[in-house]
Amino acid sequence: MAQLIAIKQHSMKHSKQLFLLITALFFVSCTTVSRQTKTEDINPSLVLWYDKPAAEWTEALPVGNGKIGAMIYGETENETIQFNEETVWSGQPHDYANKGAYNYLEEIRNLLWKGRQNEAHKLANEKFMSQPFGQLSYLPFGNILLSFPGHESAENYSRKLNLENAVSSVFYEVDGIQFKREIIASAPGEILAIRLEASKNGALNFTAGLDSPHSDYEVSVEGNQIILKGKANNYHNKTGRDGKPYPESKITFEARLKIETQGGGTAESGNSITVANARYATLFLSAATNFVKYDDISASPAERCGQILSETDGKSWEKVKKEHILDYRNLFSRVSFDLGSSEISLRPTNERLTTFYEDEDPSMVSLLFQYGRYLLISSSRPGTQPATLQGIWNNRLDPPWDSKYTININTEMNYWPAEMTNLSECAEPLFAMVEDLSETGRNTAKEHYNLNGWVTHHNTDLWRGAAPINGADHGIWPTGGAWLSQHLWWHYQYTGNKNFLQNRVYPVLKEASRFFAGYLTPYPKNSEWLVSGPSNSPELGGLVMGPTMDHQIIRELFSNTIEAAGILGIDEDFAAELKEIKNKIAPNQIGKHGQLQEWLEDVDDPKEEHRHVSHLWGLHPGSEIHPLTTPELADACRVTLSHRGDGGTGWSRAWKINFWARLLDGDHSFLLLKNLMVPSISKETNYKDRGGLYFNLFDSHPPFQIDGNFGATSGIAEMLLQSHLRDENGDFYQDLLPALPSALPNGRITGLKGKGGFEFEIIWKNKELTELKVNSLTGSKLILRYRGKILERETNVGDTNSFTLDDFK
Ligand code: FUC
Repeated sequence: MAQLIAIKQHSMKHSKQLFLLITALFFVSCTTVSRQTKTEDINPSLVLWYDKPAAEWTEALPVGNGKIGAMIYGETENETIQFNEETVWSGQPHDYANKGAYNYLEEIRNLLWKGRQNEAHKLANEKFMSQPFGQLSYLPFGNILLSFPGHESAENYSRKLNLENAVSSVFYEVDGIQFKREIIASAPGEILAIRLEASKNGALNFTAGLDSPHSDYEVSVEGNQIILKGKANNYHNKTGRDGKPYPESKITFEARLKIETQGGGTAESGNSITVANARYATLFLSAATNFVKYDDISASPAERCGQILSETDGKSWEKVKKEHILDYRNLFSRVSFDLGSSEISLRPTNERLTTFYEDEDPSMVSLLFQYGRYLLISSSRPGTQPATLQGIWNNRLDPPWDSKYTININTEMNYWPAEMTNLSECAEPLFAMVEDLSETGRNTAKEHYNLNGWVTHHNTDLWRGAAPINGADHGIWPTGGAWLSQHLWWHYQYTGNKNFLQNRVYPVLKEASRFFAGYLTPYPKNSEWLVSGPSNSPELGGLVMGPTMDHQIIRELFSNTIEAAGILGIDEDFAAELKEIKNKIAPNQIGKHGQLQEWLEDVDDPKEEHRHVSHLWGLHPGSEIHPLTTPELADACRVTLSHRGDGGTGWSRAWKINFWARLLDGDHSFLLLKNLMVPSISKETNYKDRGGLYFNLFDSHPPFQIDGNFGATSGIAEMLLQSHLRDENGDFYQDLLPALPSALPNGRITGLKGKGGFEFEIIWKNKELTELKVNSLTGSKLILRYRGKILERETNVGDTNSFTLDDFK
């Protein structure tokens, strides 16, 4: 405890905080002993645990295999396991493009140049928006219902989620008999599996059933299987804002729950199965729909579901669990992270979160970091859909923002940690979605702009909508695809995979660039400049010409396309054309308050605290602004961030962690992390900009949005390693501990990845780098930078280079 107080004292700024800390410590010292027996096996960086069942959905614990997601409440008497399958959406294959919209493009531009924004909005809303005005939504599938008669009086209760093996569990006692539940979502098995155990023969008695929130479904029992068949509800609003109906839902689905017991017997009771006097039971759930691809829904859910479930025939729980753990650990265990812990770290997760602002327990930081990796592995695997606004976990038929893909920040943020935290494979669904959009976005480019190439606006859905939705004052933002396609390029930079560059990255980049080469338009006030528009600076200020963010994104898109063409030795003329256009794109400008200008005109309001800080894209995730390369622009970013403040929605706080890390200010970055790691006081329907975390550590916009989890993981990684700057030969600097916060003076991380193809083990003590190991994955030149000192090494594939602090003196 003395050590803990010493660690924390430096951060005590106010006596109120001190009082809260003392209260927390007193509480801890009273409760630690009684909990020690239960918590001795808990690694506080890798386990979420609670001493009560979840009181609401955002306290339930998530599992997922990329396809199926489930939320476990851990109730003793009436347990609900709410589950999703990633292709249950409203709607059907649909092209949202508005035929002939391009006829109004020039008129909208002219109105904007004349300062007649309201008229531009009106015309664009009438003539330029998607058909219908909105997109469709991701929906829940159903619930596994388990009732255990007599278990309402359970004692010695705990429930856990172990990130080390992706097993969620529940333990309790009833009349001296111990009961244990384990739940996994297995990617190799494509199933959800539940194991129920009693410590005494014959003591396990329960009834299992299935239901669904959709209106059109039926449940039946066949032998030891419960079968749920249904059809997705129509979109929750009948018509879009334009009064036109949404496409009818045509997704059909089926789930099967198979129950196997050891000891005891099973009996059909209505639409459920009752198990009596058993010792163990294993439940396997398969779930599938008719979805094949954004333009094809011809699969048979029954066939798929039966096929997946039949793979479990004759397989023991132990075998299924072992396969799952092996598969999961292959991804998860690539990165280990230790920031130290103390007695307070052993408290239940909700209590740790409640006092984090005061105690700054470093192991909560490593837990949140690893939780982000866990959530990505659980919601996004090769061959699955990308993580939506809620990953893969949604219990509502009218989810916030349809639980779809918002591309003006949120979807990209979901994938920021993928490469750096050694989960490259988990970004594959994003790459596949970008490829789909490069197909559907062609027609949008044609109908809305009369241009070749492809374009995507600020949202998409399962049907790969690419046209501008909702309203002109935020929906017309054409750089969604330009941003997304850079994720494929970044994958190339991390892996050096030339086949991937040639076959998957370049076609997408080239056609996105082709669109913008035709799209940019001269700036009437300065004919040297080309600008974007009509567009928005998400989601502030309405429809405009020339928002800064667009220019930053398009510049980097062109640079990447030019470089890719050079590496592949193709399209020389096209690359030369892009280079010429790129040099004319309106540059970043510093305004009268010293801020980075969000628009062409110097009209930023220093009191504006809007959640989006779009015009800092060039600082993060872009790389054209940095304190070492463009110090004045970096200063201007600092001014902008000071105007916007240190609050905002969950994801906004997460973005600011990354911004401050890129500005090499670890303590400010950590302040934003702390501001993100406060208990969310808001219920699901409160959309105010308050941020925070729910007790299951899901990030809160509010309501729940997963981007903040992924953005926090990425921000923590950015504190420890950055590799986006390059020397004159194009080799990447590996900046070590570039923004280490003083609150994290000691630590060890293994497996972080840097661009150029390197894998790092970094150890630091008393805020100083002490040991470093670097594996070379591609044989690139290694350039390390620490506190201004640069070390260069030629490497071969497979080399491990070791360094100590002395090497940097
Ligand atoms: C953007 C944001 C909102 C929210 C939504 C899903 O529209 O501005 O804050 O995150 O996406």
